[in-house]
Amino acid sequence: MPENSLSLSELGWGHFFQQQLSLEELEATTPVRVFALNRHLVDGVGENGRQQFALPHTWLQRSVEELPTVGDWLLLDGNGQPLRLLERTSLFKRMASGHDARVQLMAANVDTLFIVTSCNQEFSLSRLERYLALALDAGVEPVVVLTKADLTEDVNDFCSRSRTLRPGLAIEAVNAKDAKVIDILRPWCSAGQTVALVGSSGVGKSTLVNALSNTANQEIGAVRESDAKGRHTTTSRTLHLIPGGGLLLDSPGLRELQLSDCEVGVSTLFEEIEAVARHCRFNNCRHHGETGCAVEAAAERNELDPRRLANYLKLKEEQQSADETLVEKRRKDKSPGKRYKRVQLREWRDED
Ligand SMILES: Nc1nc2c(ncn2[C@@H]2O[C@H](COP(=O)(O)OP(=O)(O)OP(=O)(O)O)[C@@H](O)[C@H]2O)c(=O)[nH]1
Ligand SMILES: [Mg+2]
Ligand SMILES: [Zn+2]
Repeated sequence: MPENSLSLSELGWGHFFQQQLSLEELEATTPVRVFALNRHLVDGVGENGRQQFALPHTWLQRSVEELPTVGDWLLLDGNGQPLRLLERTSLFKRMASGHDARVQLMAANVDTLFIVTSCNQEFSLSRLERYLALALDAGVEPVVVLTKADLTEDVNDFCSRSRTLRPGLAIEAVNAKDAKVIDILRPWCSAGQTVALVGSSGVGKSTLVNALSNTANQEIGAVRESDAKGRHTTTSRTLHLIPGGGLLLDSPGLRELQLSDCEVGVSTLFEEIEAVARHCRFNNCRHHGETGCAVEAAAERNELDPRRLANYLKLKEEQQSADETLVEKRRKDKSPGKRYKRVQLREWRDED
């Protein structure tokens, strides 16, 4: 297996993780990166190659965010047992569907998010803003990848519209079917860099995954459309090696990521609106008919882009309702039903 000969830095290890280790831990532990999870079984890769181990039973009592997800770094003791989860550089999470709002971790320590969209009617600035908010919230560098550039004469138009979304935003127009696409995306896929993709159906995510991976490489052979078929086939790994360096984190859940609980991302992305909102009379202003609303006043003076403002308000509203569901859930957790919930959570994890 090619992963047997990987160094820690090729696996994404760096100063950020190293400095979290005590001298004793430096001597006595080995770091492994989580390539896949199946129930409480972890498939990790470290300097000594691939290892499978179970999470300690006591960890099942932990909150969701204290448990490992794909991309995480774990310290193993001399017996190959997990000792500690290391702090993350970035984290994607989402609210699990269903009435019982739960946070689910999707991926950790991703460096770059390829936001995939096409140069056709699928292209939508408001949808891109959603994904950008997600990336910014997770602490991941976003790159807009405009596919199907070969099918339009208006590539520059799509690029310049994308550029209005955020100063300095990286944008690459590509033909995902062309072998050269790897060269264009290479700057984000160098050794030790972890990339992930999101985007709507049909934009070319699988095509890009195939281009970035190498079908001749057995490791990569696990990237198949059939992986999307169900959570019960999680034995295939979701972190893959990109030939020539880099790691591709490709899980169906991540591809379908929805905006949830990413208030910081929304605020960061729409900073020009937030700056105006600081002058609203009420600090909980919803910018909808309140007296002294600076945002509405600025909109009337045409100082804010109406599309962007409408999308900002929509995303804020979604955040609000996600928050309310969470607050409601926490309230319920404090009630006598709490023990029951814990059991439910564990059962769910076992089914996963
Ligand atoms: N001409 C051209 N066709 C492309 C390009 N990117 C993707 N396609 C085609 O678009 C179709 C959809 O591509 P996929 O890679 O399956 O899209 P996807 O994002 O994985 O879609 P889902 O799996 O449904 O989410 C395929 O027929 C691809 O060959 C491109 O850059 N140029
Ligand atoms: Mg696909
Ligand atoms: Zn206001």
